[in-house]
Amino acid sequence: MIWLSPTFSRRLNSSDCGAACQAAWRLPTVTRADWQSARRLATCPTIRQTVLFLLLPAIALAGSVSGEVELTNSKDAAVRKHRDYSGVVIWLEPADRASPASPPKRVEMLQKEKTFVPHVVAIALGGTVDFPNLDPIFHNAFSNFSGQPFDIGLYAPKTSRAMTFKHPGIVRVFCNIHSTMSAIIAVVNTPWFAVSVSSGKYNIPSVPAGEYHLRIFHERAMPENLRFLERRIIVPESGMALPLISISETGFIPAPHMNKYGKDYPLGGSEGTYPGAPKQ
Ligand SMILES: [Cu+2]
Repeated sequence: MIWLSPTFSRRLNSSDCGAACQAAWRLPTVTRADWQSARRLATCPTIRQTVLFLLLPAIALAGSVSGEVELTNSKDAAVRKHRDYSGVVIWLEPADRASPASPPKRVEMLQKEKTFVPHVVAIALGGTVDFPNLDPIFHNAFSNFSGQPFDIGLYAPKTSRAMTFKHPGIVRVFCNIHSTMSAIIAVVNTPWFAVSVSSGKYNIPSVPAGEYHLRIFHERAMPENLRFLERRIIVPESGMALPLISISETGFIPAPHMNKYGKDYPLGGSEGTYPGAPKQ
């Protein structure tokens, strides 16, 4: 299936507002100076409508791919009651060319109130995640299966550790001290990706025209359900809005995870203490 979106191609007849108005019509893109010029032009009632129609196609030419997701058949109370559709990762892999390398970027995943915040982050291959510890207790962050295994070790309150991810994949992150802490880092081999907010909306900016494989991940969706939703899309220069993506959580069974040694977390041992940790 190929999703297509019509390119915004409306052309208007220029008015008789003089040279300034004619110049505005010929603007190929909108720069900061153009915006300032457009604001000045907008004071002219004759060309106010001209400025409006000038800006609309220019914004569309940014080429964003946007849309909305929903989660269905969920056992999660927040999803059922509040329709929290956050944490869905959507990314676009070029289908007709190699994916360009992304400039290395850093994102933060806080350790705050015994929670990784945000719970889901997406980064391009080669990106780095900082893990500032904002709690008054020690934390750890590790992953020992799928994606890229790592362990940043035990670290003190008000300090931070970082990890660079050099392999694409889904990294499931845990804390070796607190069994309830978990997070997802999606490492994608493309510069074009987004994570849905609680409303389910997402926006991938500045996507060049071309053919792409649309990939999707959500931690409570079964891999076969996600594969079923993958699509080949053709993105026009004007960008496009995708149809609603409905993700079923059918088949998901939450299971406790092991600590970084592959063993159960010790009972009662997850309240900020850690073997060998200095007394606080
Ligand atoms: Cu912790």
